[in-house]
Amino acid sequence: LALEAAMRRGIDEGEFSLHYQPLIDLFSGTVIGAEALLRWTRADGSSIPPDRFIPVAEENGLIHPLGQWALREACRQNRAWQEAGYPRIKMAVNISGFQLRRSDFVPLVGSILLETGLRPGDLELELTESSLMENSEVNVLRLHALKALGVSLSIDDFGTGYSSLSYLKRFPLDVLKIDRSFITDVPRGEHDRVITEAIIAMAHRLGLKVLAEGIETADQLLFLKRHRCAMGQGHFFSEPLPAGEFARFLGHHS
Ligand code: G
Ligand code: G
Ligand code: MN
Ligand code: NA
Repeated sequence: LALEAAMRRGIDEGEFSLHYQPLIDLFSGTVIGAEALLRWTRADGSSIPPDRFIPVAEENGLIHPLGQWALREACRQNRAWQEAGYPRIKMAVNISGFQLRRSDFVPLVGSILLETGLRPGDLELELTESSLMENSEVNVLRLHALKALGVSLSIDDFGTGYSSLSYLKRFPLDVLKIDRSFITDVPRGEHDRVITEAIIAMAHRLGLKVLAEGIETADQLLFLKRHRCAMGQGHFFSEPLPAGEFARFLGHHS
């Protein structure tokens, strides 16, 4: 309850911000996108990680104003970089299942795009396996409506949820993001190596692009390139950065 009150106040007082992690074309090494990640730094300087405050926000409903703020801010920022002359990149925003479940989610995305002037093709929404499966019939329609707006859709943390593959064909997805738990032990761990190879091959057969999360070493990068995984993110390239630092990184890697 104390956390809820603090969160409410924090939203009003601008204590939340976004950091941006570069999404990289593994073959050229250039930045092709940014993943927006919420950060909460309180007035006393202490910070609370999203793993802690997102579940609380989902329980008390604050995920709606917070998620809406994050989506609007990420779109505004991407448009601002374009207007400042930086190369055009995609902005990926994490969407909670609670947000997707609201019947006004699609019009909300549409109005944020209009308001910020960001081209729909420059926005990607990251959805998780479990949030898609919760309400799958409605979600198939909702995802088609999002595609009709022109935004792209990715499935986040792939491999950690239900792992039911049949829905992959039913949802109009563009990108599959391999969860970093599989990448950690690649290429030495045989189990994760086999799983990662299989996910990449399957995604390609289904016409999906693949992005590997949590790349930390040159060996992991080499393995992924060998298996034709074209996109990635992780500390090997950069950790999530405040907007100003991200812009500098973008300027140097494009
Ligand atoms: O940045 P970090 O690794 O600490 O993020 C931890 C988790 O918080 C990740 O799973 C990420 O998806 C989630 N997260 C970060 N920002 C957002 C956001 O804006 N919306 C939602 N729904 N989840 C987020
Ligand atoms: O769950 P999701 O994929 O949205 O969360 C992304 C999270 O992964 C962010 O919190 C980010 O800080 C974290 N992250 C990004 N790159 C790396 C990495 O190379 N190693 C580790 N351990 N975490 C990472
Ligand atoms: Mn994500
Ligand atoms: Na992930």
